[in-house]
Amino acid sequence: LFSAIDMAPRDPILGVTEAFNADTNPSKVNLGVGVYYDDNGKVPLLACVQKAEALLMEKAAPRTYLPIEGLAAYDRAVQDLVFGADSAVVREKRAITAQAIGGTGALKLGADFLKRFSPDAQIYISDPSWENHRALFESAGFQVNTYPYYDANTRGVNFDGMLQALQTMPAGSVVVLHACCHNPTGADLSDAQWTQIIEVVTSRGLIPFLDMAYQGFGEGIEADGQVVRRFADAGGPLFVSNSFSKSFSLYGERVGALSIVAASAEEAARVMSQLKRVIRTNYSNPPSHGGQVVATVLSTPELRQLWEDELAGMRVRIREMRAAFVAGLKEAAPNHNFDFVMQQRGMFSYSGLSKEQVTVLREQHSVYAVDTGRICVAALNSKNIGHVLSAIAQVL
Ligand code: PLP
Ligand code: TYF
Repeated sequence: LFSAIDMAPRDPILGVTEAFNADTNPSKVNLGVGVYYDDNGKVPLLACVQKAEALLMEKAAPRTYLPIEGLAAYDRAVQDLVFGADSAVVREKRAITAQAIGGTGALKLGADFLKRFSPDAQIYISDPSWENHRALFESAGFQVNTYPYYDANTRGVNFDGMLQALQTMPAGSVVVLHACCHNPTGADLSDAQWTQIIEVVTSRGLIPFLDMAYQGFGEGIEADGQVVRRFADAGGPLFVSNSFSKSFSLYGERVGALSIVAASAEEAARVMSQLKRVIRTNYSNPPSHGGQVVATVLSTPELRQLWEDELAGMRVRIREMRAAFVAGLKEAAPNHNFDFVMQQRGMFSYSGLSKEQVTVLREQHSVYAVDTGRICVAALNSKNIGHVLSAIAQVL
């Protein structure tokens, strides 16, 4: 059985961490994986999470199975956060939400659901995108195509190319869009550009699948959620996967959700019944701890405020690192212009470093980035940035 099995390739991003872990250089820096580190280089345990866990410990509830679609309080809190408590889709019960095993699990649920009910649909992801988008939809049995997204010359979005691609996709195609903080490029669409995207997606009968893994890391929780709300208002079917891995620093708890917007409450109920079937045949029902923590924080006013403050702290620190990176390279590599890094949003920057430069950074300086030149700005801090800047200046 096993003798003919080939070795599978490493995940291009998680593989960087494996190589980093094996490096014995004390000044090594991992700018590969998308994880937020604080200024001491530690993954934070948010105070709002600790307080919610203390409250949950006091209650010491038994660990029974959750419902198939997850904790009701969690699903409600996610809907209010993602769509707005006063939104039409929530009020009219046209949106359904199921707790999922992180954002990845939400995407897989959506992909499996789509395969069941629209098996011949074409899937389109951005070029480039998070590598797992392709893998997840392929493993659900779909053919995955790309639409133009990044323009290396302008270091921004190839908006005309993207719009043109949307205008020629077959009706019923599923378009995976990054709701904010595009991974890997950091290049987002403007509000006016989103208006055009929403118009063409809706009028051409395309199915938007919004992936929101970084809400709160761009402009703020409300501002970053606007794209989802605008699509929900546009009225067509809509899939939204969201993740709290980054925004609650709860990576290992696997907290995310899949929401689907239907045309009526009655249609939404049928959709939910079928989504529950997809969940049941994957893992039956989700784990309880992470969902309880997030539901507690979101529904307790003081904890919610604390979370918003802590998330703002992460967002501001990343922006400070972007500014320090740009200013530092102005000095260390005056012939190169890195101003575009200030325009990028979220955790990542498509730095423009080539695969060869990334290799030299790794081999000679123990600075680890993804081969595409993507760096995680959220892994820079006041202690390691000097080493990173001088290493980049040398490879430039
Ligand atoms: N979607 C995007 C764009 C991501 O960058 C990530 C990152 O991990 C995910 C989804 C998955 O989130 P999670 O780690 O919660 O599975
Ligand atoms: O892009 C990233 O770095 C994050 C973390 O298979 C991640 O989204 C990377 C690869 C992967 C799972 C998560």
